[in-house]
Amino acid sequence: MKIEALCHIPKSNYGYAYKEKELHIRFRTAKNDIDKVEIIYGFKYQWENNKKNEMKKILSDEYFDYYQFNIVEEDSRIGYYFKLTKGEKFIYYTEAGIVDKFNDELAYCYYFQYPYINPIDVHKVPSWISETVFYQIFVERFFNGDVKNSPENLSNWDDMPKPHSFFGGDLRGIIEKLDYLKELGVNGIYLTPIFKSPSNHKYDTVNYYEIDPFFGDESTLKELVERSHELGIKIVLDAVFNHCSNQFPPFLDVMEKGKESRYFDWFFINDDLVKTDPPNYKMFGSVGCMPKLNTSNAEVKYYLLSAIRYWTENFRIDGWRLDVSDEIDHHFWREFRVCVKEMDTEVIVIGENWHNAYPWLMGDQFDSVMNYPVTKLCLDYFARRLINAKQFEYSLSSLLIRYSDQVNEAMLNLLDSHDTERFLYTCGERKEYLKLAAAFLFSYKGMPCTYYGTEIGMTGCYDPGCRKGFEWNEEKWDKELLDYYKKLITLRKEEKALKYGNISFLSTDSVFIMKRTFKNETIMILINTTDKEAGYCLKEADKKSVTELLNGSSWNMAEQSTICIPELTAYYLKLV
Ligand code: ARE
Repeated sequence: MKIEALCHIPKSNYGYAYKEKELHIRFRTAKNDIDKVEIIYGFKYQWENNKKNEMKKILSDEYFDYYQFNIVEEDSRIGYYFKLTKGEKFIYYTEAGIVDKFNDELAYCYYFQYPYINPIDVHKVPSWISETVFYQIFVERFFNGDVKNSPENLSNWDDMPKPHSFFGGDLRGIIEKLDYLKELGVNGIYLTPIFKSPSNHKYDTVNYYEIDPFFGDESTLKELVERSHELGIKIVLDAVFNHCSNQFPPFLDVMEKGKESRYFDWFFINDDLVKTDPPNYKMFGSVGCMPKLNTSNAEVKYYLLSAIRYWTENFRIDGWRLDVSDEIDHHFWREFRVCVKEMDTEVIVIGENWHNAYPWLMGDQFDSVMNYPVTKLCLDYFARRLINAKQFEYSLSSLLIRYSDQVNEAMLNLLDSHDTERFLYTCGERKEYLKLAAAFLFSYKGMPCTYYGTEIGMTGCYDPGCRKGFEWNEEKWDKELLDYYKKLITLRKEEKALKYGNISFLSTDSVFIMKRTFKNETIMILINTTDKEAGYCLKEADKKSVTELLNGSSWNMAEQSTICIPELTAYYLKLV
């Protein structure tokens, strides 16, 4: 036994409360090393009634196997330890280390414990996550619905954007195109920032209480939210709290008065006076016009959290995406969560962390994050073709183990965004690669999110190339791609296995195979990204018929259980 590979950490992603009466316990072993992993657990105060259950191997990556068992008990004051068997040998893995005999009399100092599930500590994510398919809109580039409020010197809608160009997209434009979005099938919209700011992207806020006049006003936002809600579409706004604009009045005051300003401590200034060349204050990246806010300052906190309260309560928005969330202090985010969830537990909190976000996702800060690690894997597998199906699967498995199940269910999964090249661009414009990646994204755990225009075949390099005006000339749409997206979105919303199903993987080197199972419903996703056809033999003994949901064909398992997947093809096989 490779005991050095064994791992369990109580009160972590290896042992957490999924619900008030449900604990998820995970255990890691070296790959293909252990024959059987069992968990022995019991109510701590009546240990003699303990139970034993075999844990299920749920995922594997390159080096490890991961087992899980879900404990559902009335009383969550649980003690537990593990029994590992390999051939004739077995050991116990306890909090006191590895022992070959578990001492029941001294159980209290041997077992791991989950001392108590306090309801407030359970990470509850909004109930609507599994039903929701998101669409990201870069507001300035979606549609100009009100030409009266456009900036001067507008570029032509079809021009290639430059860092400082304006095109006139606004909130009225989104309202006018809600029918398009409804028909596409999405039911969640995430908007890049809409508050007053001098730039086209509005990540440099001047006033957190005012909608940017080029985008509309409070009544436009209200109308957008109400009309969206009537259509069953949720609205998530962008909160930019790491930094503000250098035109933000408190910063202007500090520029003028230096240390004498009552706002001096709102920022991080290295001297008594502000210097701009080079800047002597902390900022986003090395962007001088974005001074970093001191979110540990009580007044700053009050100011920002009041803004959150104002927009959430008065406009009934459904969530916040948090800009540069990993550079803001955890204390701030804990207060932020309390503030939001006190108003409405159904409001979602989505961080923008590009790396491992576990410390933010334990239930006291965010519900989810933009899942850029999955974006990167999709780029490597589908677009750049650097890894094979098995490697893709292993990396996904490691990512799924990184977080609790409820966090995985709430992840915002994306192929591209306003901060990346468009996916199609990285594919070298090979649409079939994008289609395969989309087939994956819409069948994976978490909320799929489409960056505006990806569905009609828009392409473009890194910022600003990825921020072109939405192509409203239907003649230029890739209609076949759009139909494919509509199909994927419909299936995602209709099929329970795609929304709620557990995941297991069965990939070969050439075919990515993911099985999603919910109750007695099973959908197998098979994706062949290679240039050769590949075969797979279905082993679902209890199932009788197969329907391929993307093209509608169906057949009997008895007649044909070996599936031939042509090159560059994705199948969703529903097994009944
Ligand atoms: C502008 C120009 C750029 C230029 C840049 C620097 O457009 O071409 O490179 O200035 O001079 C906003 C605008 C951008 C603008 C920027 C600065 O949208 O157009 O860029 O402001 O004025 C990291 C952060 C992550 C951040 C990304 C971009 O961790 O939070 O970088 N994303 C958010 C927003 C952006 C926004 C800002 C932050 C600022 O989504 O749109 O930019 O408010 C690795 C790193 C990550 C890094 C990631 C991507 O994974 O580890 O830390 O993310 O790569 O680069």
